[in-house]
Parts: sequence; structure tokens; C-alpha cells
Amino acid sequence: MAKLTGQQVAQHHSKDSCWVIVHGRAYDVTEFLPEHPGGQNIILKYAGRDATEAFEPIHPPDTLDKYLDASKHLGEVDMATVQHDEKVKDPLEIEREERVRNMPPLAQCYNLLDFEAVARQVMKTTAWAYYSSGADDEITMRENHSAFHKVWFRPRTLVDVEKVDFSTTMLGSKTAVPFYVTATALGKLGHPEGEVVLTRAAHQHDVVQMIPTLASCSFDEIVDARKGDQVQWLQLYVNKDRAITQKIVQHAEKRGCKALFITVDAPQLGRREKDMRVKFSDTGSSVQASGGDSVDRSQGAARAISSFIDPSLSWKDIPWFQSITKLPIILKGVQCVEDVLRAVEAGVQGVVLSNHGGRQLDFARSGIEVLAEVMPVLRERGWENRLEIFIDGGVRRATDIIKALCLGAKGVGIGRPFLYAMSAYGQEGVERAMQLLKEELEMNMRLIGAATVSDLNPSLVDARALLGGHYSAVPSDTLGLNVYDPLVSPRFAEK
Ligand code: 173
Repeated sequence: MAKLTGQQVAQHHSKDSCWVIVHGRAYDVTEFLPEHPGGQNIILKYAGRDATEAFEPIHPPDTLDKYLDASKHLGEVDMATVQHDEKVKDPLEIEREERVRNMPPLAQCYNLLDFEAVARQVMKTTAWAYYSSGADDEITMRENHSAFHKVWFRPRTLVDVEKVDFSTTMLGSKTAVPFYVTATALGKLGHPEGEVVLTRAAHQHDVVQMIPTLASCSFDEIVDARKGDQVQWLQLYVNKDRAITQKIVQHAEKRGCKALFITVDAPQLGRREKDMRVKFSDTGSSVQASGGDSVDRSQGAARAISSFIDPSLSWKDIPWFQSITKLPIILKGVQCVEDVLRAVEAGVQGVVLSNHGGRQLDFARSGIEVLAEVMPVLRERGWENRLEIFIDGGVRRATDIIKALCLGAKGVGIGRPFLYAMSAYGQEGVERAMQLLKEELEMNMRLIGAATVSDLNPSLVDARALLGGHYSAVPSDTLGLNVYDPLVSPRFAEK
């Protein structure tokens, strides 16, 4: 069949007849427009044109086959005939590209916040806004990091720490380190290859990876990128249509995922205003001009693509999950001791004390604080081995990880830092970030007098300030402040 030409596609550039090109193929999306979860305006922006760049990070590769009837797949386009409109380059984008050319060499990154500082300068504005944003005033997002500053060490001296071993087991799997790559959505915003970059780096360092439901890569691509006996878990957003959820879970189990993390802190997606502000200015004019869009674009892409998540999910659903899978079930996003006790009673294998990286409920407490609340109660009941406790949020240093393990966590999830390392430096960056954490772990375990993970215990920390109220002073942290992007007020139009 003859290929379509760019001119043929370009004729279908309106709401009444809308074709778009994705990866060199044309699609008739006219009838699909009102159904698009992200609203129709974003598609109309690319009507008659190549939409690949905007499509790619948000949609796994099988999306069009899954959701657009085959009759609307119009075939290949001769891309040599497609006109690329010569847009005037945004001056900010020109400056960004200049910074990319002058990036510090990877060896200059000495810690996780260094990657964040570089990423902030070199990432595309939309990607940075999406990854870095937190809910509302971002109080919880910053608290996640600063709460670790309330825990201090009580080291033991004259312990033989010639050999330090920080390997451990999590949910029955051996792993080289007590941290894992936690699930984060839309990996291709930061790197053209997306989540598989994290998979490859995790393999190099024997680190467990949690695969996100809303990855840019398809689930199978991420599993296919796995090597040897590398361990992967699945993070699950529960669909209103339980048949879909069942299929996802059973497929993950069949493909060798070792645990199921059900996200329980996002019945509705939080408001991330930095993200909204960028998205709004991005689509601003068309949104205001055309009207009639059923989705409020100012909510950002994340909210649009999360509309399938079931807000009615409840404790009553847990037995159903237990009936459809043999995988260990872990509730991700538990935030108080009452719910941990309930999780034990429900017979799940673990919880992640997490507030979703400060992206959901502002004024949710940090994972490390909730851990300090939870463990004494579990120990009192003799329940501390009934489930495994993980925490995530704000972890930037091995000392943060060690503090969590001392207080009783089995492992610690790290999300944004690996995304930033990936966005700035690709796989090599993620590997260096993991290597740096390993070096920090070795040194700091030695310095507190713990040769193995099993030596870490509550007597090695003074965590009283964690539960001493929310206004206890914490030392300020210059590296953290350097990369913290203040929230901004609405911008006036330029003349
Ligand atoms: O935190 C997030 O941004 C997130 O979990 C999410 C949820 C739905 C769609 C995209 C991202």
C-alpha cells in the first residue's frame, strides 16, 4: 500500500476530521476526541501533524492498539513529506540546551542531591515540574526530607567493623541493599527510553525495582529488560473495572513479579500546582480560545490519566486480592498505626509507610515519623514479625536509610532521586547514584558500629524529636535548599 503523505494528513486538522501521526503512522482520532482521558484540546493541538513527541512519554507503546479501533489505523506516512513547522524557539529552551551542553561531568556528583541540582537545570520544564512537584504548599514534601534531621545517632565504638555487609532480604528475596527503586509514573518524560533504564541500572547493583502501573514503557518491556534473577515488584493502581485489575495482577505474577504493592493513598490525585502552572501555560491559549473541552486541562496530565483509579477501594476488597493472587500483598501509603494494625489483621504481608512523596495529602506525616509511632506498638503486641514495614519519601542519604532500619523498617524506597539521575545522566547516572549510596552505607554503618543489617536497632538512634511535635527545630540543609524550587504566584501577561 502506498504511504500517506504529510499533505494528506495535514488536511485533517480540525475537530470534524482529526488525523494525527504517531511513530510514522497516521490515525483518525476524530471520534475518539471526546473520549480522550487527557481531554481533546491536547490532541487538537497536533491535528494534521506529528504528535509523537507529546504522545510518547504519557502513553505506553500498546495504547493505540488497545484503545483505537483498527479501522482508524490509517497506515504508514512518508515522513519525508511531513512538514515540521519551524517554531520560533522558546528562549528558555535555548538556554536549557546550552546548559545541557555544559553539564558537570558525572564524577562531580557526590551525592543524591547533586543529581537533583543538575536535573533541575537540564530537564525540560514540563518534566521537571511533573517530577518535582508536591501537593498544595508542599509542606509534606519538604517534611519528608527534613524529618530525617530529627533523628540522631548513638553509635557504638570498638565494634569490629572491618567487614560491613548491608545485604538483606525483602519479602523473601535476597538483595544487595536495603533500598529499592520505588514506582514513579511517566519515566519517558525524563529519559527517552523510560523505566527500562532504571531496570538496567538496578540489575548492575542488585537493587529491587518496583514497576509502576503508569509507566511510560509497557509492563512487558520493563519485565523483558530484567536480567537473570533480578527482582521486580508491581505497584498497582486499582481500576474501577476489577476484571482489568485481575488481568494486570495475574499477568504480573505469571511474568515473575515477586510482590504486589497496592497504592492506598491516592483515591484522588493530589493538586500539584507547579505541574498545573506549567501545563496551563503550555496549552493556555488553545484552552481559552476553543472552549467546550470536557476535561479541565489546568489539572495537568497526571490527573487526566488517573481517572480510572477506583476511589471506592476499601478494606473489604483485600480478601478479593488475596483470592486472585499468591503474591505477597503490601499496602503502599499507610499513614498511621491504626491502619498498620488493621493491615496485620487483614493478613497482608507488608505496608509502606508513605505519603506518595508529598504529592497527595499535604500535612500527611513523614514515613520515618509514622515508623516511630508504629514499631513500639507492634513490638508491644509481639506483632513486629507479622509483616514487613517499608518507608519511602525524602530519602537522600544512606544515613536516612540507616535511621529507618534502626527504627524497624525492612527497606526504604527511593523514587525521585533515581529519576533525576536518569534524566540528567541516563543509566550511568542511576548506577552512580546507587554506587554512592552503597559507599555511604558502608562508611556510616562502620561509623555507628554496625557490621550487618541485623545489628541495626533502636538503641542506635535518638528519635525522640520525631514524636515530639511538628515544630521542633531542625537544622537547615543547604544542599536541600539549593534544589528546592519555591512555589510561585500567577504570572501577568507580558506586553
Ligand atoms: O504521583 C503521581 O504523579 C502518580 O502517582 C500518578 C498517578 C496517576 C497518573 C500519573 C501519575
